[in-house]
Amino acid sequence: MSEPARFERIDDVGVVTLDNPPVNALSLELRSAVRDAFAEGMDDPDVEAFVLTGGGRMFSAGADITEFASGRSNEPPTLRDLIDLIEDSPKPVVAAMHGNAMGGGLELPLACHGRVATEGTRVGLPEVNIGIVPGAGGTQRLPRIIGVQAALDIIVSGKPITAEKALGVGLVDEVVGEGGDLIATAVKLAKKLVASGEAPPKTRDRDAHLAEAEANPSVFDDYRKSIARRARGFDAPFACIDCVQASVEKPFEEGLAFERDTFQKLRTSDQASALRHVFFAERQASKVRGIDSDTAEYPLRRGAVLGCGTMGGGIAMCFANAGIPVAVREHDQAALDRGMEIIRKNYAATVSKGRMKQAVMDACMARITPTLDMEAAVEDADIVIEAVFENMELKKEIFTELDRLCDANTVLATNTSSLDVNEIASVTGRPGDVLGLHFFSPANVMKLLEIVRGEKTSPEALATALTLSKRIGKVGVVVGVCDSFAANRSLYAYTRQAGFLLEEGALPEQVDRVIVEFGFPMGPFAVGDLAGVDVGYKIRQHRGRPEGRYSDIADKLYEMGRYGQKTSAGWFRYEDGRTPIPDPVVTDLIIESSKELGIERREISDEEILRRCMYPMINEGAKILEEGIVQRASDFDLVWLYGYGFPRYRGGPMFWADQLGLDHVYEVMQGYYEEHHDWLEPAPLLEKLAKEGGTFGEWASK
Ligand code: 3H9
Repeated sequence: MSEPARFERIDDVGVVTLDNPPVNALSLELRSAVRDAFAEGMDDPDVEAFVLTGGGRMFSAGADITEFASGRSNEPPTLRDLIDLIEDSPKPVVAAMHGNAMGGGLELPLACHGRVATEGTRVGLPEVNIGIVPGAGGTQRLPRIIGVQAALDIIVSGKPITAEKALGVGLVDEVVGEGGDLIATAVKLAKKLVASGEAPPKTRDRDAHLAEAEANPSVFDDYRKSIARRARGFDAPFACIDCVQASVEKPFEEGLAFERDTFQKLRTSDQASALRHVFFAERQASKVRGIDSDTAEYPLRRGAVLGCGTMGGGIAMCFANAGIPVAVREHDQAALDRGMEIIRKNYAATVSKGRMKQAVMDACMARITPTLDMEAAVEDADIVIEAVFENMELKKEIFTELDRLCDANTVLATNTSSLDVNEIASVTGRPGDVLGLHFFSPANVMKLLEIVRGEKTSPEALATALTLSKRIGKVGVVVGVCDSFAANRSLYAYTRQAGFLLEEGALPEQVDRVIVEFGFPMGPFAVGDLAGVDVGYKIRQHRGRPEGRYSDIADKLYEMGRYGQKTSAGWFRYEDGRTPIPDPVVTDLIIESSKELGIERREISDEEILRRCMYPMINEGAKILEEGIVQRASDFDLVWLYGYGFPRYRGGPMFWADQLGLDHVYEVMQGYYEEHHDWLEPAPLLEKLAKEGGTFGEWASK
């Protein structure tokens, strides 16, 4: 096995290179090799200074996240040991960074005596995203280098900054442009530090930048307030602020000890374990059965979207934002003009909020070509996405035409949210090219993309769709064909119970409060008002009434003209257009409905509301998993995290259920089934795992 770190000499500078592909994660083996490499240089009288750099794609992605659960990250030499070794080194150490320097992969450079980076290198402390604080001095050293406010921005957001920006705030000493030599630049800086004749400067001693916050201690409370909404429910962002505050209020060693304790406490927390799960789930999702790195892909030079309604327009924006030219086609000029105007207004709103430059908006608009001509829209497209009304006959007509008009090796996608992709594919002579791309509304905002793999979808078309999802910034989850796919199918299991709870004794404001307290951004009834009570009604009309128990309160609201936010009244009433206010009219309607059904209303506990909403959805997830509609439980988690705002710090429904214990979930479901029957029968997989003591996570990875 090759050594995970190399040591070589350039003149009298020892160059230590991290070599632990793919991301130079700082595993125990790598930490030991780095320690040994430094020891070699320390012992060598001819070595006067060091350069620390990364081999391969990047400097380092930080601590090895897979070591956190077992505590291997605490085995010596720890990252902190290495950092002490570097900061205390009598021979100056210069970090030479490229690609990414993240987390522990930035904490090492923070303790170095000089830092250089190639243009475009991304540096950051993203620990907060996995539910922890930087644990190797990052919260104590970064404020000492760039000041408290700038450090808070980087640590609490977890967002990396570029080397160019890092140079501006003094986080790096030099940026090496294209064609420059990173190692040579770092060696030069190391030699300069030696030549100065001074002891290498220690970051821990640099207190000047802390003065401003010392004089203005309210900065921390202000920061807490500023993130309160965005970070609701998450522990780590607030813990990050506490640690930075400690850097100002405590001597360095004490601040470091505070950070270490906070790190250890969070490392073993439920939130951190959930967020680590999400980190790996996102990466797993692109590993799809039948597709590997050898699978050929179609090019993605140009797209076409058929239909310029809300969905079509949003999808076109996704292409334009990613720099891919796209044609949008409508059947008549008025609809086309209306659609393009909505796109323009969406961009203009982003520009007016200062989140996009006018020039960028102009470039995006220029990438979208409106047309009435089907042939012109699709003739040069590498991928066509049909986004017309949810009607099988209409979709079949379109796909028959696409089959005639499009070149071979064009992906033909339907944005259906429920229809059978196999049936749509069957009207073409090339079902291998056909798949579903189910975007979520608003398509330019929502991150989830269900990629529906038909029976005959080719690996090439599927791989192309996965690449598209990455290029347009979506989390692509491959799902199989079934009515409404993974997302809407399981959503229905949830909203259905929410409706029944009203009939049995709850009110919309109670159900929504429980769901929001659990961590969703909105409850099911506020979502219903946002999406449109009329939209839900029309979908039900089109699809026909489902079998079994059915709550018709939503239909009654529709008949009363209460369509939701757009009419300032739906499940709630609205005075400012978007803040839901409980409405006695709705309360009366619900009580009347219970009466009509002969249901004696009862007190319903918050616990029952949460379980009745979540467990049937998880039960549906178990069926979806067992039927192979999703490849693994974590894919289903992503569907709920990115499609419906399931709280990220709970890891997703299947992960959460595994934590609760499937025997418990099964028992509760069985109880509901005995009481209410209808649709609540525990899924066979849930029953099996509950009895075996298994988990969805382990089952799926078998
Ligand atoms: C930390 O540093 C704690 C310290 O403060 C204190 C310690 C005491 N560990 O993302 P990619 C895997 S916490 C283990 O596709 P990219 C990843 O799973 C850490 N594995 O690459 C994937 O595996 P596979 C703070 C890791 O180029 C493969 O590497 N750092 C780690 O698109 C390729 O990854 C972070 O939170 C890791 N740290 O993106 C940064 N990182 O091929 C986490 C990646 O089997 N990493 N892997 O699926 C990232 O954000 C991205 O990897 C990065 C590169 C942007 C760096």
